[in-house]
Amino acid sequence: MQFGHFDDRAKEYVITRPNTPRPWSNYLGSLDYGAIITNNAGGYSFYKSALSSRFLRLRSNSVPMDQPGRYFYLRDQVTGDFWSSSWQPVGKPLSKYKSTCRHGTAYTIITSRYSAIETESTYFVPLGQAFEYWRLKVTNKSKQPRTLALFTYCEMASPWHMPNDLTNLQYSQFITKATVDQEMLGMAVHPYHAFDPQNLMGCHRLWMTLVGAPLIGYETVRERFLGSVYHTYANPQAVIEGRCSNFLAEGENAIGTLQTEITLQPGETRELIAMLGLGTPESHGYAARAEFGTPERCEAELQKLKQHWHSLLGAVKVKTPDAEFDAMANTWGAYNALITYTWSRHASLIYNGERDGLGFRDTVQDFLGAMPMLREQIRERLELMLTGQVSNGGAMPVVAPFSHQPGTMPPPKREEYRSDDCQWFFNAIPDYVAETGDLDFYRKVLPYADQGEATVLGHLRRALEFNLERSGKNGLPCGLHADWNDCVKMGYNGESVMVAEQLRFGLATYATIAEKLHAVYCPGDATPSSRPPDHGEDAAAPAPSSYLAEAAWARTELTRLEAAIQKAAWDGEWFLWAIGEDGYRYGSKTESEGKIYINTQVWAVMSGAATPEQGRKCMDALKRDLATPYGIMLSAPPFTHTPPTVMGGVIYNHGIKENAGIFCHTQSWAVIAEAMLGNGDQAYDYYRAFMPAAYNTRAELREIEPYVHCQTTYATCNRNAGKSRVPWLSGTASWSHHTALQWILGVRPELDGLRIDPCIPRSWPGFTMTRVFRGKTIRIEVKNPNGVSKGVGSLVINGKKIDGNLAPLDRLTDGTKVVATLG
Ligand code: IFM
Repeated sequence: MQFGHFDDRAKEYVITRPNTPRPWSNYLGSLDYGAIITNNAGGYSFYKSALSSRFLRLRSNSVPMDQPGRYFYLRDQVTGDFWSSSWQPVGKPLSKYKSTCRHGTAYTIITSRYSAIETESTYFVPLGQAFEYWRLKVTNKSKQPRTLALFTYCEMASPWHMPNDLTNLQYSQFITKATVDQEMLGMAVHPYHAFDPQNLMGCHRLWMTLVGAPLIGYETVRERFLGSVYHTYANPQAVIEGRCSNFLAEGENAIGTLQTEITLQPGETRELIAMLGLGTPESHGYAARAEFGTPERCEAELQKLKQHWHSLLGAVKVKTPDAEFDAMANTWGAYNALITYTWSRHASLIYNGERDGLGFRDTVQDFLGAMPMLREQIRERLELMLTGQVSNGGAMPVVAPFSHQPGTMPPPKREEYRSDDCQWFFNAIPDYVAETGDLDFYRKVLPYADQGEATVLGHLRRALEFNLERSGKNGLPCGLHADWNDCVKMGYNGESVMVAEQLRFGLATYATIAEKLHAVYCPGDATPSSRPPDHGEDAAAPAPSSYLAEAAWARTELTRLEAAIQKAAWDGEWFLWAIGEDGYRYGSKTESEGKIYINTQVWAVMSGAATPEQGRKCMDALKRDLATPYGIMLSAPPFTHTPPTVMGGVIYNHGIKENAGIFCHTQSWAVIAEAMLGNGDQAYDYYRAFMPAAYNTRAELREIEPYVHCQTTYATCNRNAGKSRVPWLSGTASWSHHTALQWILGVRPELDGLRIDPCIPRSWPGFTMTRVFRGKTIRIEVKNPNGVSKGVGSLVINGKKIDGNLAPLDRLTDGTKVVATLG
């Protein structure tokens, strides 16, 4: 069943049936002002933190699950019939009510037609501003004049702290106070507390205004608007009666209802604008209304917003034979990666603001997806995360951006360290350096979270040492509190095969970086220095000649680790996932639960830990035992009897999340592994199995937005098979976008140029990509005349043939045309 379609040109997803299987949502706003909206105008708003600076309320996991929101109610003043400009909350019969929703890049436009009245409501936050626009256009399509009462509705949090607002009612119901004048409503929470207009986070002040028609009434208390505690958003008494009571809140649940009345001649359109913003009317509201409160300015701001996002997304444009793949690569995958990067795991309909810190491992992985669009802009967050590393090489589990003070943070307790956290730097940092060319970044000195400082290279070295120093009886890194899989509990000193593979990757990457630093900063000096490595007290005075020694150190450790992995973790057909403190081998063919695990197969290939034979063998086993039409299960068979002290995933039903679910985050790793092995058909099949757009025509199966990635999908061993859950904020978004561009299409930034190394389905005749790289627009064409998957046979740059598959930096100027022919 199809509920909508991709409008690629407008970069919009158009929902044509409002009764989607679940609310399908979008994000408004910026890095500061966050807002979520669904196809039925449900959602909430917050400033910087959905937890501690939440000002529009949503009751999570309620029914319907996206209410309240930002509503316009309409009432025919002659007949008394009423409806809303989004299908919900009034929910008129769909035989009489038509609606579309266009989710665009940080804006949403909902249209309706009911009773010969058309509406178009547009929601967005103008760039750099601390208010939201709700623009309503109303058109009379009937043959008679129509008089309509119009009401806005939103529910304000009191206080601006999500859990307190929803649970601490003995306090929250008594702290709101409204003011009003001819044009503006003011709402204060803690009305007698001082207000600092310079600091809007948690400022507890809102203003709301309506332009385009006179304010004839208002309501500021929810129960007065609804009429009684037994009414709902579907039948508010004020709308039924066509009249507000003009009551100013002094306590109770605060709302923003502004009422007006318009008379429309046949064919006439009226445009109204509601504005809701942070601060008081005096501090921000009147000025914003004066400057932004006209239809022309509103439209100009919308265009500015679109241009901003389209130019960000315009960093990469692809054209392949698969239109659904293109819709993801050009718009929705990129947008999803940026949204995930921005809001981490704290603001969606599922993550309802229960935390506002940056989970270490997730955030470091999120850099990958956002890299092609944000490039240098990523650096500030990257530095923040590096300062979340502790001087012992481990990491704070969560970096709280609002209170993080590098050099002064108490380090985590021993049992709180995750074993994988800092290993993700070996993906993110080289990708940043390759994208920007900023090799000097490795020499930047940054503090640790608790004490001391080091160059970025020094931070990387500590990351490696952290795991090397915490190795178990078999010479593999200990799992500590957890590895990537939060549920794997092999005992603090039990060993994680995945982290061993990550560590192998990290050591190899470190050696390459050190060699590069040597080549660039001390060319001609071939003598490894005996000086201490580039960290700790020596950080401020890096010793360039030690780079070769660093590389040699890493390669020695790598050789030792590789032997340990081979000895302890290869099970004959695939790699184990863990070895317990007691020596128990998890993920062996002798097991009846959790016998085979995706992560240690794919990372064996990605890290180079697997021999070519092992790589093929374990990926074949993975396909046989874990692949389903909806994606690859995390492990199988599901856990039933394994104690939760070993595998926390046993708390979940079979076939979801960490208990043999399809964990979408990991899918890209299988795609990369197959691409590295040269199997383009398989890589692409795996990619499409979890690609949202591939489900557009059967969206009832997946249920969530066909333009958004999700965290997890029910596997075939569960009766909900195919249903996806936890949309938007997931490592899936970051890795899948990175994988599409760098591993399927295979265009990989490197320090010295662009590597062109596609691994595509054999049936593709080729593809094109336009990509901004180091400020230049590069046009790439890949031809596949012989129907192969991989292997560039010839590379031609601006008409000149060159050897290999690296388009070197000195050949790349703005507009350069690169033609790669496979086979
Ligand atoms: O890797 C974790 C992630 O950090 C949080 N969500 C679950 C994933 C797998 O356990």
